[in-house]
Amino acid sequence: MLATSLFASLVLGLQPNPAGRIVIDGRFDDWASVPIALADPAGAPKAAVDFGEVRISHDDRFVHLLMDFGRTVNVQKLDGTVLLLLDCDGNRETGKSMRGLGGVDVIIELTPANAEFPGQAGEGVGLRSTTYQPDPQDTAARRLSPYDIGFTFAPTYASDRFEFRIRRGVELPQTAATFTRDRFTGKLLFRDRAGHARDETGAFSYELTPVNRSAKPKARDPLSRPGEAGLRIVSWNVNQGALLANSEPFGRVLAAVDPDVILLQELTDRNTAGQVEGVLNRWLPRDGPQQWDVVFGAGGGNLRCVIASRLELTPAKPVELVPHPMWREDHYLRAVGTIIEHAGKRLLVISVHLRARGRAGSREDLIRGLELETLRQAIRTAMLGENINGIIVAGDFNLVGSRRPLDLMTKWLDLENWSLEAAQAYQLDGLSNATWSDPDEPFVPGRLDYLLYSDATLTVLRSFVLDSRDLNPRWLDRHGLKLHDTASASDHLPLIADVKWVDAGL
Ligand SMILES: [Ca+2]
Ligand SMILES: [Ca+2]
Repeated sequence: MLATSLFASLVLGLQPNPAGRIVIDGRFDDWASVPIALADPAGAPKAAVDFGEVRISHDDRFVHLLMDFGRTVNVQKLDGTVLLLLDCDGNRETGKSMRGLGGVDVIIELTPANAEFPGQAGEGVGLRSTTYQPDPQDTAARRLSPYDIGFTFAPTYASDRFEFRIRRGVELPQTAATFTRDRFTGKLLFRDRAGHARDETGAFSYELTPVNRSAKPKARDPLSRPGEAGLRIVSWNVNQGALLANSEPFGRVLAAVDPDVILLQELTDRNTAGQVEGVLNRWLPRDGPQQWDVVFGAGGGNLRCVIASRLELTPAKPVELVPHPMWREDHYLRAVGTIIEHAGKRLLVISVHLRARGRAGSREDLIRGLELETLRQAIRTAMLGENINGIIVAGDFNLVGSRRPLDLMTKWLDLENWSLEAAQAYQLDGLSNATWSDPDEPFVPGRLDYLLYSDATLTVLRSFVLDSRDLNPRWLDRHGLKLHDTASASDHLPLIADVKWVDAGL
């Protein structure tokens, strides 16, 4: 609907979502019992976004929104900008009146207009205050970032619906605090690249319950391994070789997690297997023959994948050096595979790092799909030639375009009796499955990393994404970790899975 004067306000119930917590993971079953805050009729048939339903929920820490964009799009690469106007204290006396909505305090911009090249594509998420506007010439002035309000959303791949969350009680300079009063109002606006309004919802109003911070300390060790015998596997993009250049936070995290198998991405062509072995043997020492064995990816240009294990490694030729589908013979996929012998069985393990950036249908998105098609063929060849009992494929999938690259591996692996399933790994607070975050980038936190496993022969006992900031001081101390270790190590968080063989397996 493109309404200019209509103030259609709906007031919702006082209770937080009674069915339970909203989890920012790209699955929407948690919204089933949340009432519709606003239903915008289809009214922008030619626009790149046509708003539909908006649902709102909240808990003590966050306000959540589920928004229907009416098209399958990538939030941070829209053909235009979605603006979420928020009177976040429900007070018309603070903030400014905008498009018929009084008291707007903050504006969240999904794909902000390209300031450098007006009219060209923008990217990422922006945050503005209507009452604090720093002088662009003043380099010392504080700039606002969506990270300031804990903004995140899912899924990162293209979808027609997205769930968003915004932190409550955030005090930005000269701006009303976010969601600390008993209600807030908002509305959505879509502008095309030329800056013309193409769709606009009416206003919605939402009642909030007070913030009540009485979190109980967790008694159970959040990093504990399940009692059953199995393998602990970690996949981690180590940010352009930072593992070697800044090994202390990595070492502390890996020692705390204590894995059996480590899949790394983003070592560089200047690094070696010996260097990685050195770091692992220093931080995760073990007496006797169980020193770390490292397979360093021979292909992938300047960025390399690595597999390290305390268990015996056996070469798997077809996945050691996989030619890239797009380039000449001297270019290979950023991937490396090996076979790990465990409990008398042979596990094919592949560490992979797909092409970055783009959006659904872009060149980068196409390349990601081609890369996985090529990898799928290599896996197939390995499966036909070797006696394999299980498969793990993990790494940085960079799923910021379509979901197709993931579907290629999970739905269309095309191996008889085999399928791959994605481990549903969440951060320790259980509220997000984002694996990447970097406040210096225009993009907000999202899920880029995946661990896929052959569900006919392997079971995931437990999986999680570790952000050391989720641990309380007791557990940080117990594990020898510092609060910011994961964030200071890499822009990616480590993804951890405890897997075991299904006894009745192949
Ligand atoms: Ca969800
Ligand atoms: Ca206000």
